[in-house]
Amino acid sequence: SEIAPDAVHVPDWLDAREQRELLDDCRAWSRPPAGLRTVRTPGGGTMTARQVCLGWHWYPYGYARTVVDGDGAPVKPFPRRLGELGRRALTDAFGAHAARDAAYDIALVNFYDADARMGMHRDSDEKSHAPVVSLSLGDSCVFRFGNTATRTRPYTDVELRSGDLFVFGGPSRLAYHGVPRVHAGTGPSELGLSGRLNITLRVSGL
Ligand code: MD3
Ligand code: FE
Repeated sequence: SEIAPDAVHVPDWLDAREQRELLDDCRAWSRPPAGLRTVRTPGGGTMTARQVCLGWHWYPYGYARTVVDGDGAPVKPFPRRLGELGRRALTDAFGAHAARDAAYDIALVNFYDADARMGMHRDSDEKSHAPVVSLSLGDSCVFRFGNTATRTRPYTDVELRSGDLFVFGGPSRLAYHGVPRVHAGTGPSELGLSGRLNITLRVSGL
């Protein structure tokens, strides 16, 4: 369903087998070198969701080829499989024309425990305005989708569940958004994940 112009939510997009495979991959990517790390913000804060990056390393506020705020290792490559998944997501959200020249080259994986949050922010470090593809695994959360002008109201709260796809293109690409709450213990038990995982696919334009 379309939450805002070019912001499309597709519940239950990944089947159980695809969720399992993606979770196994995320666990492998999280191992050092260039594995899971805690993001420190320039103001001295720490993000509560921990992160691993593929293709390009994101730090506040830019991209690098090495883990600048972690172990300094070269970032793991962006898997071909995730590029294909990104194009399939655009096809299902917007139609085949949208996927023609989508060249995804970044994946950011965020790990949320029950207490983790993500404050309202915009993703403006990519030099491309290609749609962001977002996938959720494990516990459900409240995803807050705001407006392009302020980090406050008006916004729409949407529940994101394991297997959901959300694609943000056009005017929605630069909207403020965040995760005010994770619902502990709501994920599919067969997945064996306590907490929530969010994978975003992006085009760096670099
Ligand atoms: C709208 N992640 O990684 S997913 C992020 O659930 C991020 O971990 C949240 O915000 C999470 O930057 C929200 C939905 C999402 C992801 C990226 C977007 C919405 C977006 C980029 C642009 C606009
Ligand atoms: Fe974001």
